[in-house]
Amino acid sequence: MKEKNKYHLQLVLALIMALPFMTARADEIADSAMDKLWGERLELDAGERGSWFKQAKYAMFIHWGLYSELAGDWKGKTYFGIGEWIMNKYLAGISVDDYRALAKDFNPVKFDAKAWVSLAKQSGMKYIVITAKHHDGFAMYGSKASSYNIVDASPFKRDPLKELADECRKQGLGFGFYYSQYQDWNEKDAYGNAWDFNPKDAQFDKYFKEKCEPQVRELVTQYGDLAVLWFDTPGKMTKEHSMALVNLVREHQPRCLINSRIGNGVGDYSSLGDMEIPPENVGGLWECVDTTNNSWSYAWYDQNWKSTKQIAKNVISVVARGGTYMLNIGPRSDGSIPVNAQESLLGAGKWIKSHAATIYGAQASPWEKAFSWGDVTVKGNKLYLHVFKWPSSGKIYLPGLSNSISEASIIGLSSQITIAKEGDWTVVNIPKIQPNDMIPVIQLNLKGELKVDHGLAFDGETPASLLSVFSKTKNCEVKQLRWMEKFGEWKHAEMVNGWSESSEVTWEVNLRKPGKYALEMTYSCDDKADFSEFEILTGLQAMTIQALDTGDRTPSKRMFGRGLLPRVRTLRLGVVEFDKAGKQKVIFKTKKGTFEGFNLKALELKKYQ
Ligand code: JFZ
Repeated sequence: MKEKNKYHLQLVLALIMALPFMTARADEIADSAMDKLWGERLELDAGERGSWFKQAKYAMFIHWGLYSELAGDWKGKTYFGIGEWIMNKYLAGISVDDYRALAKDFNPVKFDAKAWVSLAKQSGMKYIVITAKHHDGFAMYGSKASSYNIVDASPFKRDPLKELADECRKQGLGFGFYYSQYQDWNEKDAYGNAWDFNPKDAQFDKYFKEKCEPQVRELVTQYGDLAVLWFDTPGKMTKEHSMALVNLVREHQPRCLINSRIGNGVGDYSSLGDMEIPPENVGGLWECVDTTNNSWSYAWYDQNWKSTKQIAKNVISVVARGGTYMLNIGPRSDGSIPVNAQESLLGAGKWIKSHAATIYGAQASPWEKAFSWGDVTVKGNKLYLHVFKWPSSGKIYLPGLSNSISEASIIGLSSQITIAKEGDWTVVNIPKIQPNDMIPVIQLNLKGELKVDHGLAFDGETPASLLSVFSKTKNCEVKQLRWMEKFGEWKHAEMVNGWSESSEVTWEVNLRKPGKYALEMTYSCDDKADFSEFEILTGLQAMTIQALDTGDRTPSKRMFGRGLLPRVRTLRLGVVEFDKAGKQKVIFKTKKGTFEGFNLKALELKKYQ
């Protein structure tokens, strides 16, 4: 072959190979619109209809479908990421025909509705939400609207969701469905599958009328009373479409709650970004969804199981911020539930049941954020201090509590607790050794109406996190950075950025006692901002620091065109000294360099010895 022709052939080959990426563009733009819809945090309230939700506080989420059969593998290769997305072009990119064939082998012979519901109940969960149809489009119930469903297309032939709904009713648990209303990768007219279909030919209204609406109608008419209809990834659905589904649910299930991912702000309660426990109290009706490991659906390699204590802590932390925790399990395609998930759920359930008063129907912490030793919930005139890290000093210091305390005890134990006042600090004297409870709870009965100054405080003993969200910013701002670890495994951090020459971040901290303390900085930084200089003013010190590159970069293949991949690190900055107690300022200022590409998450004050 002549040199010139060879060159041309290479060029043509390169173009052909680049084609899928070029056509992916429009799709990616749509994806970023979807990211935006996921990210919005609405304050929703369903009024009286939501009262049960405020009591329940803890629920089971279940991702189960054809993807469970693949368990993260396709054709001998493991795809890291959320298992229910394996069909997607970002993971294995399985064709509709290949994927549909999975139904022929889906046979959950070990499925046992009674065992599943008992697990949720014994774990202290109050309702169950399960995938009726995920993005893959396969209905896990007997649907007349589409034959692509478990009863008609699998050898199982039973409707497991009917069995679950009946069993929940029997055992006194609420029941609800997850339904992917916008994405359906099996349908050319729905959104999401651009690897088999041409999005330009899609007639969304056709899919909506012929599959989505009829299926939601089936779900709200054939399974008895539903607690929740859980929609997902609304993307660019119009308000009309969202409202059509809302009206359909309301017509048949007037008491059923709808989550915010119905889109267009028309839900009853807010579903926060996955796996996210917000740093400060959130108003309205909301939930945090999370999973027992990393993937939602079963993935053979994903052994990142949360411990019993981690699960109990998460339940407490979400309740302490004012929300509900919905924790997911991913059963295998044979209907069995991984033992690791079962054990930690049951362990957490045992703790929750013996401390039920501090969780169910409890309210958010009046301090509006966590302490480093634990977190607080409230009921009436009772404060519940959940101690995650038992302080070896034998003291818990509560800042800014105006009330006096009529009674103090450790729940379930007879240990002696005494209370002292130290200026605006309340000192709770506890045993030096942690009592025999995974997470001990100290109950304080208050006199009079609860009154707390919830400003930042540092007791000098347990670390204080000066998070960016608790600062006042001048010529810079707090923004949420989001990124994925494995595909679909979202992480986020609230960071100060948007710097200029005259930016200033200020925290006001109530310091219990003067002294020397260690100062640390949690941040991320790219190569361009490497060695930029900042000034920190605290107590008697004015120190200049250089930002050290943490390896932030953009773009990366892993982010699929979604931008920055931050690498958050904590750096020990030095020791600072305060000569007096009371309200102190900590100020962080830009000084010299290229600040863009530097993101500040928090400063931390710690005991120094
Ligand atoms: C969605 C689904 O795509 C996923 O498969 C799973 O069902 C999960 C519970 O919900 O994924 C999302 C939705 C929203 C966000 C992240 C992932 N979000 O707001 O960050």
